[in-house]
Amino acid sequence: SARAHEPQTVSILGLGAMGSALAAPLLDRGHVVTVWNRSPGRGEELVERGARRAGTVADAVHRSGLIVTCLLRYASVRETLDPVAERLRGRTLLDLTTTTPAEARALGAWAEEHGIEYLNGAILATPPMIGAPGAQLFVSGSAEVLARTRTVLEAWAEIVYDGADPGAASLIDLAMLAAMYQMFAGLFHGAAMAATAGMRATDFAARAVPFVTAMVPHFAGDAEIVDGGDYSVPGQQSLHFSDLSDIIRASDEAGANSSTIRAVQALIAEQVDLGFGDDGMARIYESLRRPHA
Ligand code: FVH
Repeated sequence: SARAHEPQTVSILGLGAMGSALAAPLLDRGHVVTVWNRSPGRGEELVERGARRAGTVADAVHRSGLIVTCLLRYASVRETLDPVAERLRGRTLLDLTTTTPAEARALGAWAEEHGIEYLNGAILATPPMIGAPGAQLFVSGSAEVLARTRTVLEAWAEIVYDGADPGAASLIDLAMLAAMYQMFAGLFHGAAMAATAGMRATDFAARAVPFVTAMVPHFAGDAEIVDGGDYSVPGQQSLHFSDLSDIIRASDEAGANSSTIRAVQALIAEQVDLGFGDDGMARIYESLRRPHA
């Protein structure tokens, strides 16, 4: 709507690296920005650029229709917002703090109890990426509230809406981070193995990055197998032939820590033991989609 393109009043609570990065593009777009930080001394440059400084959380809430929290973790969000719950009534809260999905839902229930419109967001970007191409913001909660705030949020990143469940954005964000961290752990393990033959990590990276880059797109095909629910697709390397014991022995012989690759081997072994050794690698999804035995 035309109204959505009008300057909006936005208060940012938390001027850490990310909160400060979020304020700048809003000022550039002419929004009326109020900033608050628990400790003094942060955000001077934002005030110089036109942000208004609130002395208290209550003052920050009072000044804007949209309140953005970008704090350390869930406990700090509740510590900051609980005392001003009634002042938030009728306003919109967007929490960009990294929280678990259950915490995001708990904040949603708290917001509903106090008549606060609520969105949860997960930022997939570093502070310097905010406002630049490549930054993504996963958002979940009310689609209608998102429609009203979208032009503000678009100043930061490309918006990806993950549905009405307030925990969804956080869940998908953390799932993607889980994938990324495990991939990096694998690369570091490989570097540690190669180092025992005198290879520098940078030389290992020069060899491993193109290989892993070429392999990663195959995940999309495995994902189709997972969604189809039939793991016996012909043409795949079967789990019988995906025995990782050579890699484990090589790592052990080299004196490197083989715990990451042993974890993968255990997933394969579990499915082989269950009688699914003829299926392909995608089958380990069945071991991962339920709690660890
Ligand atoms: N920085 C990044 O790259 C990542 C990208 C992905 C998403 N995260 C999440 O964003 C949240 C904030 O991260 P940050 O980088 O701004 O963090 P810091 O620079 O450490 O600033 C933390 C701010 O939180 C304030 N704070 C901490 N505890 C409390 C509390 N109990 N009550 C009120 N405020 C609190 C802190 O204030 P102060 O220490 O200066 O007084 C900072 O303003 C985070 O969830 C990331 O996971 C960023």
